[in-house]
Amino acid sequence: MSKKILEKIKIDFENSLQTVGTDLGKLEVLRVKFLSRKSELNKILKGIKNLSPEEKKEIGPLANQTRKNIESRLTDLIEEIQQKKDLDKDWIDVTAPGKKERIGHLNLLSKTQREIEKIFTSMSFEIADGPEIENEWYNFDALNIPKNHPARDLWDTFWMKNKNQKGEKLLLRTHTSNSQIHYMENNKPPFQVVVPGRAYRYEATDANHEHSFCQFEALVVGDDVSVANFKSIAQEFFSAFFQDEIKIRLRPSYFPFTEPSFEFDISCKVCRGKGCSTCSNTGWLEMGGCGMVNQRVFESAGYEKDKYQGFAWGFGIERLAMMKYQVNDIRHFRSGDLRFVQQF
Ligand code: FA5
Repeated sequence: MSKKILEKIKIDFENSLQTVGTDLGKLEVLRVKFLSRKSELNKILKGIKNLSPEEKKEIGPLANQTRKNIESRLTDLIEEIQQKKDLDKDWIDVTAPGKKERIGHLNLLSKTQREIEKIFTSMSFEIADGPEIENEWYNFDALNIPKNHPARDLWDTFWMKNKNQKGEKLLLRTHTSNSQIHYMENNKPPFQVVVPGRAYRYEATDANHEHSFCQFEALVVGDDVSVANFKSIAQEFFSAFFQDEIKIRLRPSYFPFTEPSFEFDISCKVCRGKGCSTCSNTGWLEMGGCGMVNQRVFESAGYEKDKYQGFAWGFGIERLAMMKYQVNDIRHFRSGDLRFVQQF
């Protein structure tokens, strides 16, 4: 009798397995039905002790084997389903379109600086660097601007609280001209070099003035360098930079470190010299200062007096970028406003 019931349990279990699919809940129901204390199989197992010795011999192993079988079938199935679920979780659709990463780009100022460097490199200029924290010697004295000289008032200065190890006062350089001396201390003429970098001035900001801004200094020194050389290099640079024919104009000016000194203008790019609001109807835009290097500056750098000639200039990079990319307020550059940054 028990033997027949065991056969039936086996068949029932196999048939039930076909219906559960991959449903773990249904498998649990099966486990309760076939293996719990109240299951028919358990009743048979419990009744073995009351059977005759012959029946015990036959039914005992059969019932135990049936229980082990059901147990292992259920365990294997649950494991298989679980593994499949894990695989599904890690599945990657290699045909799905990728997510586009947002990448940054160069700020307009860096872009302009690189454009400037590229043009000068193509004209065989070296690109050099100079310190932004400076002592009075390099920023003023060596450039022929001694203490108490009224020309120092041309550059409103940010002074540092701490002095350097030699006890010298420190400042944030007010122009890139300090690099003229550093460069000449380490190099002998002939050379032509450009030094781009930041400069700082303790002054109120407006649409054309920032307290921190960028300049680039150019210095060309040799045995026979003239203002004519300067004019032709400047003309070539500005035409390449604006990709247009640009006229230049020099007006007499004063800088202690150049003699003679000039204010440097270029023809207005917007109206091509006819006169408009950008150039205040003059047809010209002021770009920076320039001049022939004062012999005193050569002496400060350790050169022999009257041995060399050279010219130097210092132009604002923001002003150039404003003109080329039609930016009407210098404060946009460091505003961090993405609506501005993303336009370029
Ligand atoms: C100078 O700084 C001189 N060192 C330039 C020079 C170098 C003359 C070599 C001769 C020989 P100036 O203060 O004019 O000169 O500044 C030069 C240019 O820097 C200006 O024409 C302008 O383009 C830019 N600049 C000056 N001050 C500011 C400012 N506050 N904000 C933005 N740009 C400025």
